[in-house]
Amino acid sequence: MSYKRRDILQALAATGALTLVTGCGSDSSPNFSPAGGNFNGSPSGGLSPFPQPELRQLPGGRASTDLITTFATNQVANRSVTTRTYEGKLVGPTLRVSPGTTLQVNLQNRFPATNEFPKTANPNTPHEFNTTNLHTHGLHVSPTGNSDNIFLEIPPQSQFSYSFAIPANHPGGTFFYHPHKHGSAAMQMFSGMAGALILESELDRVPEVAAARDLVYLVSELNVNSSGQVPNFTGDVFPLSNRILMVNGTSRPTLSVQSGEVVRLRLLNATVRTHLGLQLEGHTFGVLALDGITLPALRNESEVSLAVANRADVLIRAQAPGRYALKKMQDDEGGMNDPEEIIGYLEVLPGTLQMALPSALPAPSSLPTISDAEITRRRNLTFERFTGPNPPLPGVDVFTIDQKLHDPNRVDQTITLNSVEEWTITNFSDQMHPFHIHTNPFQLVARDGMALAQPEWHDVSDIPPLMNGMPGSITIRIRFRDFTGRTVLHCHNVMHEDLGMMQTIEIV
Ligand SMILES: [Cu+2]
Repeated sequence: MSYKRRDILQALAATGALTLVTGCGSDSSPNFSPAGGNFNGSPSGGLSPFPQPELRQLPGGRASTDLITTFATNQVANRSVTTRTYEGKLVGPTLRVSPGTTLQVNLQNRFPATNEFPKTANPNTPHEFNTTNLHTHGLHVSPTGNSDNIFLEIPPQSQFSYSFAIPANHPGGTFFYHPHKHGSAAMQMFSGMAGALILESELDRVPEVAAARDLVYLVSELNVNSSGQVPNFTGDVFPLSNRILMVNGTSRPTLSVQSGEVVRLRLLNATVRTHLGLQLEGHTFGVLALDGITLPALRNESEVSLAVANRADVLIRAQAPGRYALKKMQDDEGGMNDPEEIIGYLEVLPGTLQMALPSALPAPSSLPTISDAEITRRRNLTFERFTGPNPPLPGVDVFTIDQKLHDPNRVDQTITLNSVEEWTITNFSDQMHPFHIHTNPFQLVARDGMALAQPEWHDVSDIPPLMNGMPGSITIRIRFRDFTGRTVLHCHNVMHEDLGMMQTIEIV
């Protein structure tokens, strides 16, 4: 089967992909109508649909869904690949819920019982590739118990029921889920394991946004060898020649639109280690939201820059008829020499639509700008890389935070609940590290010591690299609210994370 035929089959499946899952509690009050938006991706005017992950529109109140991990063989980019997957697909299903929902996810780990790389005394040696867990990236939910607890390990041939109580005042937007088991996260994400997690939002009800087709645009990367399998990640470098960049589990899909049509793309960088500087020929992006948090005003950009795990909700207004490439731009930082690459196409057909862009956006009232006066404590963190024949992996670079590797038995930062902190995070290495912290979003206020004109809410931000002998840095502010317990901050280059570039934090 050629990938073109497969894309068509996927696209056809997408038109009927609305899956309703009933509530599991007696107090559930299912509401199957979307908050707004033409969210099933079906175009008008006879255009062919765009491949979308399976959509699970979940009811409010209490919602429940199964999520199965299994090996599967799929076709992508004219190749047959056999990889670890969610639900047998190259992209996980989209879970769509409202804030205020308690979301139960029954994770069924159906990977083979054998775990070829057993745990050793060193937790930062990649291991147990068939053991998994589930992280709700960017969600402000409890990091403990059976919630967003990344210390859990779900062994193969077992299952676990997660329960995420999403606060009613949680900002709505584009989040995602992915495995976060230390030691196997890179292996599993190099197989494309990730899915969108959409919280319905005030933004969806803005008339110009509601009128636009609402499309997930999840970019992930397969790293497959010539036999179509993901080589075991044991600390070696993954060559770029192994990479297949995918959009919604397909290679270079074409999005067909009419001239004058406005579409909403939920751009999501679910790669392991690839920075996505995205440009669309002949078009600009109207940025609505970053990392799931609506901006104060629409921002017009010629390039959207997504660190690993960043999201951007954008509107695109289709220009003159023609075929336009969406490109990941060249990335040279740290000697990466990661070339420009087309990841998809926009095909603009003649049309008479004159759809508008919104003039005002509903930024969430629960996230006012953090003022100087609110700061109760300041901290400094350092991200570094040491090269050479160092332990624990001879010949493999060592990636540290505060010159230490991850130790699951050590708490690196103890933070008081309701404190408001300002952190300066310095990067002494010559490559970017995408900084991520769980449970609470942060406000990025400065980059390389220079204040941003307007602070931005994020849950991931690249720390610029060392350049001309000057280390890079970001300055962020965080309100530690609502939830106590242990969780982590880490580099979201998932290879670095598995190799130990992670700290345990405890909110008390
Ligand atoms: Cu890193």
